[in-house]
Amino acid sequence: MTNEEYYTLIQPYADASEVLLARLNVLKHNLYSESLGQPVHNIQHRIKEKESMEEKLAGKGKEPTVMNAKDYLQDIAGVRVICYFVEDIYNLADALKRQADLIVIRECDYISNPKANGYRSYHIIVGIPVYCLDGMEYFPVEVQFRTMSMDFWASMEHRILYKMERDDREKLAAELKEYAENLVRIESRFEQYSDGHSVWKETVTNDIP
Ligand code: 0O2
Repeated sequence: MTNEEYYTLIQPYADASEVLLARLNVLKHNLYSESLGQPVHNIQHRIKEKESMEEKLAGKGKEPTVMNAKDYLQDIAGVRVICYFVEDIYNLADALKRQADLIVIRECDYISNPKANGYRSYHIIVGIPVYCLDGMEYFPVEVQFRTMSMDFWASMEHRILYKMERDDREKLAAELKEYAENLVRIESRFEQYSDGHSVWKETVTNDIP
């Protein structure tokens, strides 16, 4: 894949990502007014680098062509939504799935069913309609919904262990699994206090002249 081919390839994926980000922001505002709490801590997005696409295609035994990238990679555009609580994740994901012009290509709930290593996250690959001069085409965007603690664990695990060759892999993996379990416990304690969050917010709001 030449650089020129890469940039032509990613443009509609970047456009799809922008459309999705706008919709997520609208939902974020809607859910805020309904629940009296902010559901989203932050949203990140990225377009897969050319080298990373080529590596992933090689891993799947495919030539690094534009056609193969379109056919075999569904995470060329990626959006990560970091929420406060697990409930916020399901509310947002459900609201997104109710949007009639989007298609759900694949869904994977690693929160209800965490991976054996402790990884938790809610993944949906959505097909976003992108309208251009020639008509409409769906482009996939991979959305990863996580709480802050899921993101903390996954980001660290990605950095120090995921897809890495290490002599101490087994020991480290066991340690990380234990941390993941601890984070689930901590998260559920925070969830028990979430009503208190609204009370705090009301108090602060009342103090503003
Ligand atoms: P990277 O480096 O983040 O891009 P796919 O091959 O993606 O079409 P797969 O592997 O079944 O299909 O998808 P899955 O399991 O839903 O994983 C998609 C992405 O979720 C991964 O992308 C990671 O970003 C993240 N992920 C999945 N499992 C783990 C995990 O155990 N640890 C961490 N830290 N992240 C995970 P990539 O392309 O594998 O990696």
